[in-house]
Amino acid sequence: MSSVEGAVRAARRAVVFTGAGISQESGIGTFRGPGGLWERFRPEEVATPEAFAARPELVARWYAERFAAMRAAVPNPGHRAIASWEALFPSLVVVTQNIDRLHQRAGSRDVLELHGTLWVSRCARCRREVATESLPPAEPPPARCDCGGMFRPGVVWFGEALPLDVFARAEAEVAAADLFVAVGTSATVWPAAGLIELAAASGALLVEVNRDETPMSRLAALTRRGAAGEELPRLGEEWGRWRSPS
Ligand code: BJW
Ligand code: ZN
Repeated sequence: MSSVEGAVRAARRAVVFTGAGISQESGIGTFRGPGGLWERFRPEEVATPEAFAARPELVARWYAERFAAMRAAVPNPGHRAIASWEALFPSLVVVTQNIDRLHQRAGSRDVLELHGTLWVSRCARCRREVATESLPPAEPPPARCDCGGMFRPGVVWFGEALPLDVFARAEAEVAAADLFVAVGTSATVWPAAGLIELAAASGALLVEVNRDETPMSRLAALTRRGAAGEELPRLGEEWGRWRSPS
């Protein structure tokens, strides 16, 4: 038996850490790389509080366009494979950088959203939160709150803190994990990327599923270079055989 097989057979606490690459096959654009969202806009032009303050209409239109794409998207075999792994391991937590809620829609029950979600909007003045779907159309956007403030997407922009309670629980789950699977993330945005180092330092078996190499590839005990929607179901089949009591 290989050491990877032994570790997967013995695993009790699994964490799956995901980035934009897992939703690529659902038709949602990634940020970096060819065809990435940020070929059109530089991140600091749209994904910062300063950009929203300076050009609220441009930023609001960009997010409205992306929200429409997310609503129309459906989970792919990669999301569904991860949801099915809840039957394989006593504990399985999904820690995602994605804001699309496709993990939840695929059936994953324990999802930590490190960078918030586009399904919620928040008043930039009084911080009241509302479902993005319930916002009335506004021309020009963004819609305004009763207090007169502008609604902004409930996501984490550059220079903003990650939700403290969510990140603290992610750190605790990762530190306790014996299996850690990083999927479709360039591992370049912090502090999220640091969770991969934390997993390795805490002794978890590290698996990377990505089309390309990343700065964290060298830490992985097992690497699958390919599309998440193909590689994750394949891994699940293999792990299901290893973990069935036969
Ligand atoms: C496939 C595939 C397929 C494709 N199958 N694979 C330490 C060092 C340097 C800088 C910093 C640092 N600590 C903090 C910083 C600053 C900054 C940062 O990280 N900058 C770096 C970019 C240099 N971080 C922050 O500002 C963070 N906040 C912070 O640090 O606050 C401090 C603070 C504390 C207290 C008070 C106040 C402040 C916040 C980061 C927020 C990130 N937000 C975004 C935008 C969200 C909203 C939106 O969507 O518009 O989150 S940025 C963007 O990147 C988004 C993503 O979640 C995030 C990560 O991207 P991801 O998911 O990895 O996607 P890609 O596109 O990069 O990669 C896709 C991968 O998939 C690729 O590898 C492909 O190969 C692969 N792939 N198709 C398999 N089918
Ligand atoms: Zn308000």
